[in-house]
Formats: sequence, C-alpha cells, structure tokens
Amino acid sequence: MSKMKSGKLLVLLVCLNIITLGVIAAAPPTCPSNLDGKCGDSGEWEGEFFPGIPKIKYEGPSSKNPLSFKWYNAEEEILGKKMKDWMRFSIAFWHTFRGTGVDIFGAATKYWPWEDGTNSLAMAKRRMRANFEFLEKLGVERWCFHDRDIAPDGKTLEESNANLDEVVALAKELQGSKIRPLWGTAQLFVHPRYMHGAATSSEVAVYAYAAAQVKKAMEVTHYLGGENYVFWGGREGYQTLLNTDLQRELDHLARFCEAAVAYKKKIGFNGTLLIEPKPQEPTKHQYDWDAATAANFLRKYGLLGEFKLNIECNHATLAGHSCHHELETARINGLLGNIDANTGDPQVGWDTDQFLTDISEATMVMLSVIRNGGLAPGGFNFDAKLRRESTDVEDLFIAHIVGMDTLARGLRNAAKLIEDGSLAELVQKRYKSFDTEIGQQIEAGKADFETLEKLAMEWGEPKVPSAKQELAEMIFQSAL
Ligand code: XLS
Ligand code: NI
Ligand code: NI
Repeated sequence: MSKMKSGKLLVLLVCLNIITLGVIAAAPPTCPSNLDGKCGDSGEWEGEFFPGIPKIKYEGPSSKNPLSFKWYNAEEEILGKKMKDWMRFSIAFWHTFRGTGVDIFGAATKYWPWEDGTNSLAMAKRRMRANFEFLEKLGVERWCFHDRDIAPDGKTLEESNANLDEVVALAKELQGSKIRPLWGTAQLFVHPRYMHGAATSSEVAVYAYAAAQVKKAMEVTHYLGGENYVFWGGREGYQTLLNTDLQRELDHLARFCEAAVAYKKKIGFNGTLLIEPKPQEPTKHQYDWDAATAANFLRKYGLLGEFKLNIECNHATLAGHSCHHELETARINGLLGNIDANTGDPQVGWDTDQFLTDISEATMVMLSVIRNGGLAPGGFNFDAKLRRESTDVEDLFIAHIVGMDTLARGLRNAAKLIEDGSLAELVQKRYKSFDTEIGQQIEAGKADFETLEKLAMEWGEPKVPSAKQELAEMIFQSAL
C-alpha cells in the first residue's frame, strides 16, 4: 500500500503543486490591484450575500433540515464545558472564499455571485464582507487567513503592505467585539520568488523578503486580536538532496523561527506560534514531516516552549499515520496547539482537504482533545474545501454544518467512553504488571540490568496476556 502510494505520488508530483496553488491562488482571471479601468466593477455590494440562508440553529438529531445543526449545540455542556468552548471552530478564508474548484485538468467551477472576476482591492473588501456574513449566519466566531488571500499583491512590498492594511482595517471593523482570527499566517508558496522555499531558500534576498512578509502578517494578526500564528512550511523542503545543503537549510529555518519569536515578544503579541507538519506537497520532502519530526526540530534548536503544533488530519495520513497518532504524539510532548480539521480520501494519495464526516475518526480526534483539556487558545480550523462538483452557495453552509456536527458527535461519543470508563480500565489492566514494586522501580529509572537479569532467571519464561484489541474495538464502537 505504501509502495503504491509513493508510486502514485511521484506521478502526481506536478499535479499536486498545481492543485494546491489552484485552490489558494484562486484562479478566476485576475486584474492588477490598481484596476486602470480595465476590469469588472468591484463596487459596493447591495444587500445580503447569502439571501434566503437563515441563522443556523440547533434542531437536534431528528431534524431533516440541511441548514440546521443536528449534534452541535453551542451552549450545551459536555464534561463540564460548553460545546462551543471545546470546539472553538474557525473557517479558513482561503478555501471558503478563494476556492474556485480549479484542478490540474479543469477550470473553475464555482462562480459565487459576489465575485467579479478580478483580484482588485475593492473585490477583496467585498469578499471580506461576505466572510463576516457567513460567520455570523453559521454562528462561528473565528476565522483564519493568509495575508495574500485577503488582500492582493502589489507591485512592491510597500504596495502589498498598504493593500493588506486597507483590507485589515475593514476586517477589524466587521469583527465587532465577538469575532477574532483563530490564527493568521503568511502565504510563502504561491509567488515564484518562493520556488526554492522561503526561510530555506538558497537565495538570501528571498529569506529577507519572507521575513518581511511574516513580520507584517504577525503585526496584522496581532492587530486583529488573533490568538495564534501559524507556520506551514509551504515550500520549506527539497526536491533532491543532490543540490541541497540539508544542514544549512534547517539551520536557516531555525534562525527564522528564532527571529519570529523575538519579534513576537517585541510587539507584545501573546498568541501561540504553531508549526503545521506536512510530509510532502508541494515539495517532495517537507522539513516539518510529521509531529515527531517537528518536535525534534524544536528540541534540537532550543525552541520547545516557544512553539506548539497545528495538526492537520489529511497531512497525518499523507505521512502514513492516523490523525489520532499525530494528535497523541503532539499531546504527550506538550505540543498540541490546534487542529486543521479535514480528512483525505483513502483511494487518493494527496491533500484532498475534505470536510471530516467520519464519526469514528471524529471520536478518536475528540478523545485526544479531551485528554488535552481542550485546545484553547487553539481550536478547530476547517482547512477544508467543497468538492469541485459542489457548486451551490448553500453548499458552503452545508459543508461546514456537517463538519461541525461530525466533530460535535465525536465529542458526545468520546464523553460517553470516558464516563463509561471500560476502555480506560482495559488499558490500565494491560499495564498492571508495572504497578508492582519492580515495575515502579523501572519507571523511576531505578532498576539496573543486573537486578533485572536476576529476576528474569528467577521468574523463568514470562506468561504473556492477550492485548484484547477486539474487545477495545467493541467498547469503542458501542459509543458511536
Ligand atoms: C496546506 C496547508 C495550509 C496551511 C496554511 O496544505 O494545510 O492550508 O494550513 O498555510
Ligand atoms: Ni492546514
Ligand atoms: Ni493541508
């Protein structure tokens, strides 16, 4: 299976780049931000963006209304905490408002009524208004963005920064007192200057440009009251080691992270810095491969304590893990900071960014979240997009509703498992031989090899008990 996957991966390498880019760069014909009178009319938008879509309410599991929550009841308490405080949902601007359905073989399939086919500043502002109406109607209080999905690139860095400032000022006004970014980030992978990477580019001018972009993106995240800042290593990786100085690139990445920590402190930004692991796409090998690799990077460069991890379920499976594995690895290292809630397709080998609708997976995800005591100041960001063939405006709502309901159902199930206690008891029993005097000595690091050899001889051949896997699965299933 893994052989087949890596074969497919090679064939698809070119496609993957374009798929990722297509989605994030949002392909409808673009116009320069100074329109020069040549592009469509991006003026003020009259009335609602989502007419006919009401504020989404909880109606319970028997409801047949697609525009209602069946399992997510924001104010309901589960294990002593309101559902909305367990979940801390966020929408991803780049998918929800810049995703067009472009793929390697085909053009955009989605033309939202408010889009005018340009990438103008006026269009960026109109889109931002749509974002806040969407959040309001969905009852979600957080959003995530890249600098370049919310405001167009200018001809110079100064011009790009000015564009960003203008859109951010509007976002600040529209946020009101309730809505905040869950996190912000810099898009360091679409522009051709980043083809060799950003912090790991072989070109020093690119390193500097990336630093300037992150500096600005951190400032605006801070200004908007963002709670976290994400580093996803878009092109921080390599295509071949034949032309790559691995040690130098990793050292550069570490220096970049240190400078980000210093700047964060300088501007008084208290948000958590998060590294988002991903094994490949767009590069063949991404440096932040998985949670364990990222944890080791942080440890090696003395950055533990300054960063946590943003675990994305689809990235977990690309790395050959389950989402649950990545969450638990992050958690036991004290690094679980945020979740990019999505899922891949077992028959397709890339980052398909689908909404998570698998109840069993959601239950395992929530078991980790509960063990972590929640995710705050992190949360669940729907880094997920509609399928190319889903083209109605209401599909944007339906997709988020089912994503929220699935995780809410996962939370209810995980709470049942915890309250029932049989699964925890099974695990505890499994290790009970270590609750003995000698077991305790081993765990405290006080049993040397000579002592253990003596015991092994005295005890003779060990009697090894059953792992009870099917029983564990039976208990798990009873909660679904
Ligand atoms: C891409 C990543 C990206 C990050 C934000 O695969 O998931 O969307 O979450 O840059
Ligand atoms: Ni992500
Ligand atoms: Ni992703």
